Amino acid sequence: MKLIHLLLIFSFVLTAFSGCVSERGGTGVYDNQTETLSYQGEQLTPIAQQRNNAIKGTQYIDRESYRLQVDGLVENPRNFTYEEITELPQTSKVVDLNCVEGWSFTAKWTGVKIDEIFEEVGAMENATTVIFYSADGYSTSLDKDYLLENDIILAYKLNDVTLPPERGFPLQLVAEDKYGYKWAKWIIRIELSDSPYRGYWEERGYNNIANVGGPAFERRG
Ligand SMILES: Nc1nc2c(c(=O)[nH]1)N[C@H]1C(S)=C(S)[C@@H](COP(=O)(O)O)O[C@H]1N2
Ligand SMILES: [Mo]
Repeated sequence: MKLIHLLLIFSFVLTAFSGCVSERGGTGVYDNQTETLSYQGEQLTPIAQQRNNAIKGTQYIDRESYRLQVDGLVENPRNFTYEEITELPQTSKVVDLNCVEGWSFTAKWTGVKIDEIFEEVGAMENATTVIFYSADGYSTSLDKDYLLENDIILAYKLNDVTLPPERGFPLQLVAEDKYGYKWAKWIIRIELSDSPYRGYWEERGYNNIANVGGPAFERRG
């Protein structure tokens, strides 16, 4: 092996390693945006230390061709572009994500209240359930009342940076006080319905209520 090859390998390893160290150190830069690590006196978990947990790994969604389809029990079914979503009124809050497996992290989430989307499409009175469908075939649902009463947001930023692909770009539901499996990532469609729905993990026995601290599984049969 020639010296130049060794040098190339050495510099590659060095670059990879330093990238890792700087993210752990909290200077994570994503898409030219620098991550925030505290907000309103609260310590946030660096993105590099947040766990990823997805049935089919990271989904890569193209910003230009992306559309959020909103349909079902709505007056005006509509496909939103990424810009149409980010131009709606913006809300930020610090919320913990708790996976049923026992790990959690704290982040600052920025996005649009789902109520703003409901206003845009004219959510019907008789809609009780909201179903979220993701690009990886994942799905989950929540009660419409829960979403409205808690000002639940669809986040397009976390810790002040645009959601990186592994974090759910373009949208992750910030289902506060609900287990992680309600926090759909890579959302491509929202359907309003008048009947209960069991998503990917709920269909496999996980509790459809999913309150943090409550039972993870549901007795069935
Ligand atoms: N599209 C999609 N969303 C998903 C999942 C998934 O597999 N696919 N997993 C869920 C589970 S079980 C958890 S705990 C959280 C983890 O969120 P995070 O990867 O952003 O930390 O994502 C949830 N959202
Ligand atoms: Mo999870």
